[in-house]
Amino acid sequence: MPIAFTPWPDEFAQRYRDKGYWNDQPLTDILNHGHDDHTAIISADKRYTYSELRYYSQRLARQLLKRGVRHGDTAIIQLPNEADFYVAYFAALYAGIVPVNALFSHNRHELLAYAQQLQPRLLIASSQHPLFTNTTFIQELAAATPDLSTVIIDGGADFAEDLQTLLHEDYTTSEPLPQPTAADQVAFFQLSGGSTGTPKLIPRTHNDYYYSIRRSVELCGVTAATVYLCALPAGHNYPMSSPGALGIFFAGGTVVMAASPDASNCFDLIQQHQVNMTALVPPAVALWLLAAPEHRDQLNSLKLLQVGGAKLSETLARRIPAELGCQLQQVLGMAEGLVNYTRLNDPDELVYSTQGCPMSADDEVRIVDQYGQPVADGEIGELTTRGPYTIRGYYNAPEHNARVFDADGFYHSGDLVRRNDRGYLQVVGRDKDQINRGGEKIAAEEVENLLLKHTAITHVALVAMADDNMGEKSCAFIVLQNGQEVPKPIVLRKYLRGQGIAEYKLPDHFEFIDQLPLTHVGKPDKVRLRAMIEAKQQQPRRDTKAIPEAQQ
Ligand code: J2J
Repeated sequence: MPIAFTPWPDEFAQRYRDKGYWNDQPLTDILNHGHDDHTAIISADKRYTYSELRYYSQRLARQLLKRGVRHGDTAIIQLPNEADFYVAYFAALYAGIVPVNALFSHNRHELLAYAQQLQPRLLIASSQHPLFTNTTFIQELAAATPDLSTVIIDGGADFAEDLQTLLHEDYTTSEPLPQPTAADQVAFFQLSGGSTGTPKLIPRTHNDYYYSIRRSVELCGVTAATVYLCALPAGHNYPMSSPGALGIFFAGGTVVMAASPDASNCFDLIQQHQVNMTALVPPAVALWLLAAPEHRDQLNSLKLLQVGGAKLSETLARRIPAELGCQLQQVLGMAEGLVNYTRLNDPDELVYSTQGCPMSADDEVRIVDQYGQPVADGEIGELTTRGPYTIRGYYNAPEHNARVFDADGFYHSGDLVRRNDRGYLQVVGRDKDQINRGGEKIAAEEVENLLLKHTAITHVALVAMADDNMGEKSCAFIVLQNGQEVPKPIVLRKYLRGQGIAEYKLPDHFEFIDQLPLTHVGKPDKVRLRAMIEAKQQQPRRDTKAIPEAQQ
């Protein structure tokens, strides 16, 4: 049985095919464009040509089927930024297994949430992750997912097979070369930044994702000569598809894996491999600008720097060409679909001050007021969109879908934007219950629900607070049970860590108040709470404690 998802209405599907956007090829076709002996991926200890990438992916696909994982089954893949991330991803696609790529920063809480929704038969993870150094989590996962039958740990574990053994052991198999899922069906799941208690899964079909990749390659000028540094988490939609590693593979270029966007390591890799293109989030740009003056010669090969995931200030944008010596491209994208780019031949003013315009002529963007009515160009409204690579619904989430997809199938992004007379968008704010911590998205409700489990806490509201480095950080306003002593931040963070959430979701700051201000419908008034923390941030600091709270 194919994975259920909300399809595009027939007339749209027909139009997207007629226009050549959907070409009914599986994503594995990305690896079929020649370039066999050209290097596809370089990571710390490995290098694969295109032939090798195909060989190892297909080999792993057969190994998975041999172990009883079946076409149409789901999987969780969680690997760090290394070459075998793509081997595992393509192996799943070749075998018709539908994976979700969890971020490496994800922890017990996130993986369980994905597992509960997908009921995967397969897990491919890494011994470098603390969850997989012993069997505790695997047992918990197995209890929540009775279908889980195959666990593969890269780097080995005494409770699972080692990915490297599957890739390199002597092997004979009569398994035929497997088939991907049908091109108009779900190929894999992307992760939503989320605004609700449970992280939502985004079903992406081969057809829609492949189109977004091909179009991105065209717009970003990617060729076989492109050497792309993948410094953001490899499974994220941006470094995967905008044009990301998959775009580079499609064009026959080379992807260099960096463990993180850390400036000194990335600068070394850029120099060593003559990297000419990369993608960053704004806080990483700020760190690169800081490090650049002393290392400018290491960046000589870099031609194009994409920046997206969170708002890039115009001040920072203007510094990029001068101080890093490369061209800037702004990217406003979302794992749900729509991606906007500034174009490579755009005038500087557009590149510095906007987040680009939609990549497809058939991306429909409506900017609407709170009643769903279109606003005039130049006015602020919510960005809503539908198109050939924007989903029509999250996986298995009918109630949420009814809220965020309107009757015309437009996805309501929760981004507040303004469109100029050239059709370029500028992000000015957000109307969704999410914090964008330097590109990492935090669904407020998810963290609030965990804090509410704490016996000393009666009410909680998580809001964004401005931060010079990250753009935004998170602040938890907390109302304690009567008579409870105010807990130290370190105690609350420890408590949350105990709940197994990803580190970036831990509140950066805590405020304790007697009661939460409420809106007229009785919900916590987050606009007021944000104003309260902003006012407090603007007060001159009286205490001179040197330790930032988040490190306590
Ligand atoms: C302001 N906010 C931005 C930008 C994303 C390419 C690039 C990024 C993503 C991504 C992606 C922004 N300025 N330039 O998937 O393919 C915020 C918006 C948006 C949300 C989506 C891609 N670029 N954002 O960031 O699914 O709020 O995708 O709705 O993680 O990030 O987040 P995500």
